[in-house]
Amino acid sequence: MKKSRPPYKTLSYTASEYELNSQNSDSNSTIDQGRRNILKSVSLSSMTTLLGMAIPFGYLMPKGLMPIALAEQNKQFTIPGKSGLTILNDRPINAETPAHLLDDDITPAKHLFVRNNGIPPKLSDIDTSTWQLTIDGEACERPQSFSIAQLKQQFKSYTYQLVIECGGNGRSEFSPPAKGNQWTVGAIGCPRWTGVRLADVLKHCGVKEDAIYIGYYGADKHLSGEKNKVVISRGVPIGKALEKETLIAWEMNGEAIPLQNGYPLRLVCGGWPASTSGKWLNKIVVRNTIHDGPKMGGYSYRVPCKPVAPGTKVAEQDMCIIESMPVKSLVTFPKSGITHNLNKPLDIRGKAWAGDLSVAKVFTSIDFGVTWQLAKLKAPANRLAWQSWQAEVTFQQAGYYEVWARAVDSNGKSQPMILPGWNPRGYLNNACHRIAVAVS
Ligand SMILES: Nc1nc2c(c(=O)[nH]1)N[C@H]1C(S)=C(S)[C@@H](COP(=O)(O)O)O[C@H]1N2
Ligand SMILES: [Mo]
Repeated sequence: MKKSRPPYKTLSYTASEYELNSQNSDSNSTIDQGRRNILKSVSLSSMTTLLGMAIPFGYLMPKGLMPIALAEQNKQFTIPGKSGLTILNDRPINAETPAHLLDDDITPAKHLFVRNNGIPPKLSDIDTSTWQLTIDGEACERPQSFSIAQLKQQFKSYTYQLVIECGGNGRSEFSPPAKGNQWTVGAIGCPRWTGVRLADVLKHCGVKEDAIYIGYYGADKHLSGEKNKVVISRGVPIGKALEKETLIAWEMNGEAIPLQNGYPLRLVCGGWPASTSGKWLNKIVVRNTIHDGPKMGGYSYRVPCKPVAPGTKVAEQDMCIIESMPVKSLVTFPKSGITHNLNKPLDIRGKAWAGDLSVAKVFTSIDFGVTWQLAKLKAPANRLAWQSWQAEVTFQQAGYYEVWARAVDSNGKSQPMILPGWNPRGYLNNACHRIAVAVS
């Protein structure tokens, strides 16, 4: 079964429990920061002080354990508008969706993962009537700014269902391990996005002959607190930017985009690492060079240009930018760990997607990949949307089974059964998803 490295905490845990139990050294919380810092370096006498009473067996208390009475005083750590997500980090907020909560054809807002590199703007600081999107850059002919109302007025709106998946989804399986959020399988979702085409806006502003890339900027703040330090500014080649599905979106599933997912405006580049889909969008630059904003270079969202052995130190100049995401699938029903009756067939459901391509076939296996059965696969709602699939399996005898799913893209490339190409930061793990089923 899948191993998860740091102990994942769910929303029902308090922030302080999360911190104290976490092995993720770079996680520290905005919530109860003061208390948590005290508790990290706590002595028995200061715990006694905090509790306001003696701890008779205090000398027996394991080091680093927080008295539960203190934990209970903390408010629960929840992300407004989200439900059932697994918190990986609470500063910045990073939370993934358990596979069985991705069963909807269109991912509901409450189940869409959150991947923040910095601190989002506060809801109370966002005024949609004054929000500006600036288009400029050396390869833009007529730099200018638009209000959201102007975008809506001047350009036609489109709605597409688009996959966003973090490039680091699946990172937890890397060995040697890769630093960063230890995503298992749930840094993925496929909501319906409404907005204007980036192509229409860029053409209106004039794209110079020498334009090769675009880059985005957003209104989030750097963790360091430094005022003008950009958190992340990534982009895509001009060809991807001008695709008809690449949107400047203000709506998700017919409602305002949730704050954590980029309210009031975000870029959506479906099928590419979601790090190219800039949230809290306030500027797009048209570049005559490969965009060089923070997290475009070095080891961020880049993989070795040529395959390397696990653990290899790769020189920066041998790293290449990730473009389209690889083919992948999930079993979204049933939930892993169920017990199933031997006498009945089991219905299996899931999703499959393939970056810029479509999914041609999905197979399931109940014998650890020795034999595979073709699943029923639906067409996507539109290009760059995921595809639903279903299968029925019958078990011959009682016992422990795993259901594996494997998708094949429209170019004939399959998901690998186990971790593909190790890379320093743990990107692009598209290994088959497995669920456990006990048959009795
Ligand atoms: N402004 C801004 N945009 C951003 C990010 C960010 O931290 N700041 N994170 C990126 C990354 S790495 C991912 S995976 C997606 C996550 O989108 P979501 O939080 O809506 O799921 O947003 C991308 N856009
Ligand atoms: Mo990401």
